[in-house]
Amino acid sequence: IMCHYKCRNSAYPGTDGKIVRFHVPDDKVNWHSLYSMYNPPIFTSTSVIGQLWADQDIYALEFKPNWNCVDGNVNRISFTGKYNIQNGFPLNPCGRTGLIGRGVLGRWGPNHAADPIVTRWKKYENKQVFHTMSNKPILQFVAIQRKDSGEWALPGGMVDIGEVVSTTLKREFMEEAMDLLGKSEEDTIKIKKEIEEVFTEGIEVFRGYVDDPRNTDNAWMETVATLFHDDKGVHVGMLKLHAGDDAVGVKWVDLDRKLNLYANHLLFLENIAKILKCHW
Ligand code: RP5
Ligand code: MG
Ligand code: MG
Repeated sequence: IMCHYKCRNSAYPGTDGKIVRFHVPDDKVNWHSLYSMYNPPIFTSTSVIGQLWADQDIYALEFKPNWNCVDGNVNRISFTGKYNIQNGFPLNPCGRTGLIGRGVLGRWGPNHAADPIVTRWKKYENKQVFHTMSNKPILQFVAIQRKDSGEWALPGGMVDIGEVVSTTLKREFMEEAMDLLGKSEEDTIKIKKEIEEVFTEGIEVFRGYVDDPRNTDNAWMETVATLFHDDKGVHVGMLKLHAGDDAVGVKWVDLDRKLNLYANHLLFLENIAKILKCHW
């Protein structure tokens, strides 16, 4: 299992620098390496407390989670395998993060998301564009700019209660990259039709732990990233990109290993570069 970096040695996102993670050097990430000084702050954002989409406090008497199981309609299974429980708290499978609690995440343990990756070939005068260094065709994917961090990212989102991943992939793309929630009823019908054309035959390119800056010792992001490649570009050519919901920008981005993206989203794209043999 990979190590994590983006959820260590930083201030917790959205706290104006008030919640600072306890320092965790590389050799102290693993729970098995002794770190007797380890004394991280506890933080659960008020934005998750009392929310229907979120868990209750771990000490609440009514809260009786079945860890590592599908617990009623909440999936508490981790893609990384069975996670440990310590004093009633699930432990991050990638190790220490320097923060106890849930932060801004709704679930204790895994928080499941889905990331759609919509791609096309870069073209000039209707011909594929090849990179001058690698001599490989350049792939473009749809990226959104996140409102919370300002970073560019895949237009992913949380899997809602009872929702299947294939639905989350389409819904989040429509909300964040096409502003579905801001559209008229008429446009909504049109957008949904167009999306059905693009979101066929998805190829799963990643399934697992996300190195997300919101992760804590007891709550973390996991995702399924799925590729929807439009080889001829006819279907995605129709899409009208418009940032919406928790996105403030949207654009087609040329794939390249030097891109700076949110969390470990670049890792998912690296897998795509191998599959489509494009410039990387
Ligand atoms: C990331 O958080 C996942 O890979 C996904 O892109 C995203 C889901 O969270 P929200 O966009 O709903 O905040 O780690
Ligand atoms: Mg969303
Ligand atoms: Mg999102």
